[in-house]
Amino acid sequence: MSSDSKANAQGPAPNGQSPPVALTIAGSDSSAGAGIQADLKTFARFGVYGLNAVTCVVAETPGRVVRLRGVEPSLVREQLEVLLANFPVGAIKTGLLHSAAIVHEIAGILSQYKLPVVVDPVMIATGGDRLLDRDAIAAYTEKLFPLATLVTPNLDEAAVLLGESIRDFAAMRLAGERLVAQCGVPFLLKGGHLTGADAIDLLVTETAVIEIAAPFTRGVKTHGTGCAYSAAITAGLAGALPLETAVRRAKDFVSRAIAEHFTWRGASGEEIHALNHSA
Ligand code: PXL
Repeated sequence: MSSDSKANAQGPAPNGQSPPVALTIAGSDSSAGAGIQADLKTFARFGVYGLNAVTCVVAETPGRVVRLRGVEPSLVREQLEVLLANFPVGAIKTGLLHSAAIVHEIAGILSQYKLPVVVDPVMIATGGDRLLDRDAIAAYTEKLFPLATLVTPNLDEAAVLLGESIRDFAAMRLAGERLVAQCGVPFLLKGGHLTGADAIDLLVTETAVIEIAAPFTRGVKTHGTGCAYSAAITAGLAGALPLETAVRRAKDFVSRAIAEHFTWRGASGEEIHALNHSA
């Protein structure tokens, strides 16, 4: 650790039973399939103790955002400060951060520590609603990406970051290489928005491009898949797994969580799907 990095709390486990600790910085999803709630369920699934700092509160169902309200940026900072000063946090993930001001606060705090950080650059809800202010994107690329151990965009988010659409696997690979060259940190590009028998993701680092594939489950209308995926990777890093191992384990988990999803019937007879975070 460099001499100007802060150490976060490092208490030994007195009874030998205390699990690794992971922190999610994200929005609250009232339907609990995405955001903070998905992250905490996923951490628990992997035996990791989850902490959270809330950036915004979203009233929503899996298909529709009703209202989103940001938390004061200084309150986001205070949540982080109190957690990092008091818990032995092993890894951090960021999800929906809502505004440029919140991204700046978070980057200011995280730059003082040397902890693994997974950045899931959430911009748009699965149902199509915009979740992130437009001017937050520059804050991401300038302040947060340089601090990341891994950035996990889906293809729509990668297209926004690069300013061009990504229509096939060849374009996806090129996009990954360009993002890594521009930002200098590893990227996991998630190919779930392409069509094919397998859902193929690319883990791109400065030295390698690694394909991570799993069978596609079609016709499932869940949301929060990206949240569960990045939370599972973060759980692995909190438990000191190497990056590629953490990503492969997380991919297997997310594929099962989709395949073994829950289904209910809503008020007007429509099906409501939810990921199975215990899968
Ligand atoms: O799935 C993206 C996402 C992330 N975070 C929060 C959300 C959503 C989608 O709706 O509400 C809080």
